[in-house]
Amino acid sequence: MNHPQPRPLRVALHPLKGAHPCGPAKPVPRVLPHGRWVLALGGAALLAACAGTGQPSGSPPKLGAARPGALLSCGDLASKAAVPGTVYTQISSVAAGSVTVGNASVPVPAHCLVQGQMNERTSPVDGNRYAIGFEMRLPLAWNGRFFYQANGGLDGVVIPAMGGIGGGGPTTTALQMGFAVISSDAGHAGSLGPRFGIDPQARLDYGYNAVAQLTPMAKNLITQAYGRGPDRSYIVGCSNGGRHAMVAAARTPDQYDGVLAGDPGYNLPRAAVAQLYGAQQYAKVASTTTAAGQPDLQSAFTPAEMKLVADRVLARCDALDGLADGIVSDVKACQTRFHLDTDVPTCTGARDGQCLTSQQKTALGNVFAGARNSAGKPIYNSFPFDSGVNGSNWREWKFVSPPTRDAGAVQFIFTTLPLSDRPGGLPFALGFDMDKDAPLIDATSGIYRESAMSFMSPPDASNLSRLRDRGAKMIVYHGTSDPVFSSDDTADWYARLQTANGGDASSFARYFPVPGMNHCSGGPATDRFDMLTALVNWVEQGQAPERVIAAARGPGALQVNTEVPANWSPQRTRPLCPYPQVAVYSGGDAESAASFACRARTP
Ligand SMILES: [Ca+2]
Repeated sequence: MNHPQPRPLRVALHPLKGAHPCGPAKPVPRVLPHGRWVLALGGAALLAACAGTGQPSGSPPKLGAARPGALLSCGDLASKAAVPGTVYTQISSVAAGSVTVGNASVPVPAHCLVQGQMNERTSPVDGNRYAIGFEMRLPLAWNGRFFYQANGGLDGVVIPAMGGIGGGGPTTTALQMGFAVISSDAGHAGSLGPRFGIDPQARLDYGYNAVAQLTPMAKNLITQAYGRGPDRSYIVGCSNGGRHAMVAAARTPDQYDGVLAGDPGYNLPRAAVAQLYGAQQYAKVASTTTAAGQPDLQSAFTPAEMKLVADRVLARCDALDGLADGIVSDVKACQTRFHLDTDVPTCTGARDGQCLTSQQKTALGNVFAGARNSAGKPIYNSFPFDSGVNGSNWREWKFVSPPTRDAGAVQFIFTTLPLSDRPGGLPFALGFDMDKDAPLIDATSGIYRESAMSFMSPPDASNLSRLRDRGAKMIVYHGTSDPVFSSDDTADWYARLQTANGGDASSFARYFPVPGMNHCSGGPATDRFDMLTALVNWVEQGQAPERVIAAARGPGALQVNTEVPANWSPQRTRPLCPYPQVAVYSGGDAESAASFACRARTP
């Protein structure tokens, strides 16, 4: 966590020491860009990259491969990399070994650690001190690449810049792979909770401006540390981090060669309101109350009841892909096969875990159909029925998060004006008016000059022509049992992107649904995969990912996923397929990815 000290609010764009070889980096408009690095290519690669500008969509240029380098400076970076508005609070050499992150010991190569903050200021609105806190880890043995670690949740903490590559229990990090990695708190201290949203600038920093501000600073540090800027640059994150990545792809495509967005909450304010809508639905069928006399949302649907739903989904949909293996590969087709009303028994007596009451079916059906106002106007997308709806992560997001996370985020960050004077938590969630309050996520007023949907979402999510035309690539993945950000929303985005690109965007952007996976990992799924390497190979070698192999994390795995079904091989592998293709069984060992092919959807 960062503890800012007073400093001037205004921040000028930093002069870029390593400007884009094809021309000046495009400073960002008034409020501040998102962005990332600078390219420093040589020879043919330079020509190829520069030729990208203005190319027709059918022939994006191929970007050259990054070249390794060695760290030249560390202890003297404070002076060498000095830029206005940035304070380096610690610069030190870290020996190869391990760093403790949370409860985990993460191996690291020898590297230079740079910690600091940008744009320290005192808010004229709430009187709190703010800054964009960051740390950067620069490996001695550098692979020539920059990695922006976009963090999740409400940010607010400078999570160690290890460079997580996504999925569950990855066995490597970007730092270990030789990337220079930056991480930040996105402009506010976690101690404020969601109340940083009272400050208009902190809203913008969280939405898009921290990434924009940190990018040129990070590029400059890399240039000073290695004697040249990064050859290739990547932005990677899941959840809110996936949102950061999608926003950056749309706002500052010139800065990114590769974008990896997992379970992206690219309509985050809408999803947060949908969480409150869900709470209202669950409250109607909660069977018990809490000590405070409020509905216990957990009691709306017991684990046994959600397992019943998952089992009935499997009964209807598992074999659509050619094999009843506990994985619904064709989630889209499943939505026309599975019917909550008729496929799940309706209770004729008391709830016993083997049925749902008609009221429960109405509530659950409403949540899966997507949040709506009283006139039936959609507020957020639908969710697909899938095999992972009884996951622990699913329950956490659906029943615990609305009062503990989403209520505060909507109350202080996403509504304009913020609804600061209302009681928070569950009373806020249950009292939120889907007709009168929900539109406040699109509102502006006074000092709040941008709406939440404006500062949190990509300005035009399906317009990625600039990214495409310069040869950059984008991979998006999404767990189809994600309980908070719907994979239906991501599938709809990809469909719009396809339409915007003549019906096929696969030359530069591919979407990989992860069947059964909950929010970013977990659930009955093969959720361990390395899409970063797939992305690098696509960007730098021109090898488009036709499939990505994913593995289960059963007993014996480095980080065990306890929700891997007992009748699966602990090491089961599956291909993840580029949407709209699905993994279809083609014969052979049912536990091996080699027995599956990515094919057009089943009829
Ligand atoms: Ca199956």
